[in-house]
Amino acid sequence: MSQRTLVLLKPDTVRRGLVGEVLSRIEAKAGWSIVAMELRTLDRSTLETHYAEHEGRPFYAPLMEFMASGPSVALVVEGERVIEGVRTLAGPTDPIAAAPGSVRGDFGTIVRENLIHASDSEESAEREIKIFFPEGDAAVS
Ligand code: IDP
Ligand code: MG
Repeated sequence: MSQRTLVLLKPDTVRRGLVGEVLSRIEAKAGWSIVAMELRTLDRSTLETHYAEHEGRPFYAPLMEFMASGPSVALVVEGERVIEGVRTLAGPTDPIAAAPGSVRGDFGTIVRENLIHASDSEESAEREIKIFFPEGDAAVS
């Protein structure tokens, strides 16, 4: 089942020079392809919309600050079961709990700076792709 998912390489990934490393893992998966991509410092309103479900949580304010602290790479990836697949490739939220071999498990230590965001369902993917690529050419068809 071909799908599209929204991926963010967070500011820590860009600052640490790990963009190529993470992109190469995505590109190496058979049949997956990057269909939109942009380097961009995310503004407050984009982040508020994206992370609306977490408003009020104790980690929300520092998360917003971190996510606005430098450029991120936003991309849309298309391919077979890509929503579940990029979540697996990323690993669980806490990088210390994430297995070696996953992006978070290989490169992260603290929960906030966990390198990558990936949509967690078809509904989230559709919603999030529209936030970052409103022009429509990357939208789920
Ligand atoms: P996810 O990115 O694995 O889907 P979510 O629970 O949706 O995780 O949380 C969104 C982001 O908020 C995480 O990727 C991480 O950067 C940050 N975050 C989540 N929980 C915590 C926490 O307990 N402390 C600090 N940051 C957190
Ligand atoms: Mg999430």
